[in-house]
Amino acid sequence: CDRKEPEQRECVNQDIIEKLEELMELHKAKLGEDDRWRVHSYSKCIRALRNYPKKIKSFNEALSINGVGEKTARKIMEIIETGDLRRIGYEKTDDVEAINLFQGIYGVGRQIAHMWYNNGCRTLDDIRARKGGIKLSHVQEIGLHFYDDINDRMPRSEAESIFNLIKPIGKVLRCGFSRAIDLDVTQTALKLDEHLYIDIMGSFRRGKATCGDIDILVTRPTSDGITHAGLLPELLARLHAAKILTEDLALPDDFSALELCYRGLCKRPEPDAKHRRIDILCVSWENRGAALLYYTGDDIFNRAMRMKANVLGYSLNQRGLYAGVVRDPRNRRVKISAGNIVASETEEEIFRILGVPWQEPHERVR
Ligand code: DCP
Ligand code: MG
Ligand code: MN
Repeated sequence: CDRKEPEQRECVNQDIIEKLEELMELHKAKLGEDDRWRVHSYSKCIRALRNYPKKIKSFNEALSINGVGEKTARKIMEIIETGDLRRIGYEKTDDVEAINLFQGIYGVGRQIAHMWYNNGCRTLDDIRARKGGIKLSHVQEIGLHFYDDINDRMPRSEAESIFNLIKPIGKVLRCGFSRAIDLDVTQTALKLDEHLYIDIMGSFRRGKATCGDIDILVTRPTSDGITHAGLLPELLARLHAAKILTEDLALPDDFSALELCYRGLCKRPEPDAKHRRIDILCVSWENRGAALLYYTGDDIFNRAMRMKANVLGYSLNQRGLYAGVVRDPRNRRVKISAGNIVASETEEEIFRILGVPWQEPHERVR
């Protein structure tokens, strides 16, 4: 979810960062190879500027910052001297606005947005009218129908209150008699599976005032021979019946697995409540720490942790921290050998092995 949080992190070079961000967003909407490259280089530069403690005064000072090249240093000087960046005007071509608008439809990426633009669409009404003979997938239709709701962030209190409805339903399912009782969301404390772990991650766990979606983690220790396998389809059915889940956006292929990812829309049961995005992740008990770390984010902090791991010869993903991973020298993304897992059960372990001082979730920004 790319939507910005309103509580931006302020810093001494905020005016420069904002202009460069605006320019980066314009390149993001474009399709060229050079645009992708520019987005990458601006994002690197913006991150460097966020970490730079002093107000930039000169070209040479800008250039001395790791991640800032000559061209960007010149742009920085233009912003300092004129308060503006002319390049933004040049890049603001008339397609960008429509492309960004279309990309706000869940399930629509840059390619499809461009295709629709090339078919003559400019507004959401054009999309609704299927102007130019364009076709929408079922998920995109949902995305269009709930456009405003999906592109809005919810107050954290709302995320919490929706989660407080979901948690007891998730827990009661494991009692073994879940089919026999007609579950009423207001009186679920009949018999709870105390071993089921269900919690919110993402921006909520980081303590943000608003959340783009609700990210829920589900897992269960296996010591008593019971796992959470098979729980998700039942949970989803219960949440639909309780009118908390309203639309499915992505269902797992194989529901019997222990690792599952569900994406959908949910809402408070009140009739005028907004529809909110929800992700439910089921993970194996052994991988819970790595999953919690990854899905708590934020994405920039995750990137820094992955880089730290790589520097030390490890590899970090949402399943765990691996040692002895062998990568294809021609394409570093391809793993020749998966290596062995050295930490995954707790976040603390992963921090410790990487030599990173513990950071509370609210401190995990880059
Ligand atoms: N994540 C990541 N890289 C991605 C997508 C996600 O590292 N490309 C991780 C970090 C995120 C977490 O997953 O913090 C949850 O993803 P969300 O998109 O739900 O992002 P947040 O919860 O952080 O923010 P929002 O309030 O917008 O949902
Ligand atoms: Mg989220
Ligand atoms: Mn999410």
